[in-house]
Parts: sequence; C-alpha cells; structure tokens
Amino acid sequence: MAIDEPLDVSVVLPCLNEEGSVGLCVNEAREAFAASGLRGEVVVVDNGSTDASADVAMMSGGRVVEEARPGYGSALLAGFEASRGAVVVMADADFTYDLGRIPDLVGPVIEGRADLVLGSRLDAATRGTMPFLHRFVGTPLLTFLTARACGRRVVSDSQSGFRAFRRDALGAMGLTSTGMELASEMLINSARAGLRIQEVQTGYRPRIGQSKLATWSDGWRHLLLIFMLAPDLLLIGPGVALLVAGSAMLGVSFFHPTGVQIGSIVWQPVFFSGIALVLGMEAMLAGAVLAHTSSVTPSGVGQRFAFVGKPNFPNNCVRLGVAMALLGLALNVLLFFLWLGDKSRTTLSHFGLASLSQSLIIVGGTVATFGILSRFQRARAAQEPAKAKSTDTKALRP
Ligand SMILES: Nc1nc2c(ncn2[C@@H]2O[C@H](COP(=O)(O)OP(=O)(O)OP(=O)(O)O)[C@@H](O)[C@H]2O)c(=O)[nH]1
Ligand SMILES: [Mg+2]
Repeated sequence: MAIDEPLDVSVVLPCLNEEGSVGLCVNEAREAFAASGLRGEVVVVDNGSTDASADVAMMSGGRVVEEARPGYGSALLAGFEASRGAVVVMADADFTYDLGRIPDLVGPVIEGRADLVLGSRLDAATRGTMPFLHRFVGTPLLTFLTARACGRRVVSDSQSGFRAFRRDALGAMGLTSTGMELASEMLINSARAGLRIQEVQTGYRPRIGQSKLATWSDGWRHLLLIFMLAPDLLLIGPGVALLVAGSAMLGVSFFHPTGVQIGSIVWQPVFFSGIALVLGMEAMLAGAVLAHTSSVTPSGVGQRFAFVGKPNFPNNCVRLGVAMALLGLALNVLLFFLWLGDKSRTTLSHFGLASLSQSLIIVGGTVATFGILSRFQRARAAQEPAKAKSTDTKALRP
C-alpha cells in the first residue's frame, strides 16, 4: 500500500511484553480488514518490551512504533499520532478483544452516527475473563463515577479498552494521561465535548500472558483523574450532602439529647454529626478550589466558584475560620458553667451543644488554615513573575 494512500482505519495496539499474543492480534485485525473491505493498518506501540513483541508484531504485518515515555496512555497517544486512518481503533495486544468485531465498532463512526464507539465486555465477563474485584467492584465503581463526571450515564462499561473514534474528534478529547486512566479521561472529555457516544457488546476473552494492570495503583490513578476532572460533582455535591446531614443530626441531638430509640437500640446522632460537618466543609473547600482552578471543568462550573479567585477570599476564610473557632470556644466555656450549675453532674443533656462547639472549633480551624495556605500560595504566585522579570532585566544588562 502506498504511504500516502488514504486509510479508513488505524488499529492502535499498545504492547508491553505480549510476544505470545501480539501476532495473533495483528493477524486478526488484518483478517477483519480483508473480510470487510476496510483499508486499514495496524500500529503496535512498544515502549520497553524486553521480549520479542516488536519482532513478532512486525513479522505479522504490523507497523511498530517505539515510544520513549512509559505507560499505556503514552503508548496510545504516540500510536494515535503515528497513525493516519480516518477512524482510529484502540485495543489491547493481549488477545482479550475479538478484533474480528472491528467492523461492528467502526460502522457507526464511518456511517456518521457516532463519534466514539466503545465495545462493552460485560456480555462476556466471567470468572475466567475478568477478576472478581475488577468485575464487581472496580469497573462498576469507575463506571458510576465517570457517569457522574460526564453528567449522565453514557455507557455500561467505562473501562473497556476496545474503542473506535473519528480522528477529527481527538482535539475535542484533550487527552493528556500517560497511564491506564486515559480510558476515563477519553470518556469524560468526549461526553462533555458533546461527542456522540455509542456502545456495542463485543465480548471478552481470557488474556494470554501477564496482566500489566496494577489493580490498586491504576485504580487510584483513575480516581484522581476523575476527581480532578469533576470536583464539582464528586467533591462539592457530597460535601453539601454531608453538611446538610451533619446539621440535621446536630438538630436531632438538641431535641433528643439522650439519643433516639430505634427498636432495641439507642442511636446517638451527635457522634456522626461532627464528623459529617468537618468532612463536608473540607470536601466543599477542596472542590471549590479545584473547580475554579481546573481548566477542564465544563464551562459555567468554574465561574460558579469564581469567588475563590477574588483577592479577599483568603482573608475572608481566615476571618470566618477564627470567628467559628472562637464561637466554639465560647460554647465550651458556657458548657463548663452549665456543668458547674448542674447538681447531678450529668453531661448527657448537653451532648448537642458539646458537639456543636467541637465541630465549630475543628471546622473553623480547617477554614482558617485553608485561608492562610491560600494567602501564602498567592503571595508566591505574585512573586514568581516579579522574580522572572528581575532575572530578565539582569540578563539584558551588559
Ligand atoms: N506500550 C505499552 N503498552 C502497555 C503498557 N502498559 C500496558 N500496556 C499494554 O496495554 C494493553 C492493556 O494492558 P493490560 O495489561 O491488558 O490491562 P487490562 O486490559 O486493563 O488488564 P487485563 O484485563 O489483565 O488484560 C496491553 O496490550 C498491554 O501490553 C505500557 O506501559 N506500554
Ligand atoms: Mg487487557
């Protein structure tokens, strides 16, 4: 095939030590091209395989691209860059995805019905193909969180690595991830950019060779990415919910200082109320700052938290925090006198007040510390350009 001949499809396979399967994958993709009449290429991206993966891929008819930066995401980004088909298909080089199904995946894209199509594995997820933890915990949890970050449920299997998309859509996807979290980034950014996303069931087979997925560290990278992309949904929403729940429980403890009888047990809402108030405030503060500073949140969200960027925000935090902590301390003093005046010396009736004062001190301390940190950070940021300017001026001096 001439190098400048237009191509319908590029299949990009990231590959790290998959000598037992990469050849089978390249062959399967090429057979799918032949059977469907698609003009295609297979690009295998290797970065650091110590086995014969690159040779096997090349001998099977794949084009091998070497990428210096490690990681699944880096390999895919290099493969997207090096390939030239109008539609890009990504899949694993471990023989888990049936590449004979490539036409089903690219069909909706070529026909203009979709910009991104994901091949769901869930119809074939079994004990033999997917570990219990991935099938029943990791994948459902990440699918739920990505759906919240997208603003709606887009697919049933957000972690599928078998996907087809219009090359033109790459710009809208804004991909930057170097690791496995690229899968979540692609889905969230595509949904937010308004790309049309579809899902088709494409099955899943047992893997050949060793898995490269590190369940905990890769799962953590996915979580961090989702939190960075959607602080508004994942921090602020739960933060507000915790603040409301904490306040409600505190209210209940004022009316029922000795606890609430539920069947044979007595529930003391006072204990969790403080925890909920503190966690809620921390989640809200972190979420507001992330939403304001992150350039990738959907338009409108950053503006909603524009107050975080106002010059007086750090000082206001310090003032509010100190005021809350002082009020908490004052309540503590009041509690002490109430206790002195209480002949029976039982503190139970003031549980609500005690919890309120303790929460005010802790939340106030958190808010004030946050304000001080913000002030410090701003002062540093303001110094940076000044420093750079003075260095520039020095450099110009003869
Ligand atoms: N080039 C390159 N490829 C990688 C790297 N990490 C993983 N891969 C490849 O990316 C694909 C996905 O990795 P897998 O180990 O299959 O991860 P997974 O599909 O989530 O996990 P399994 O279900 O166990 O297969 C495979 O083809 C790997 O060989 C890497 O750092 N560089
Ligand atoms: Mg795999």
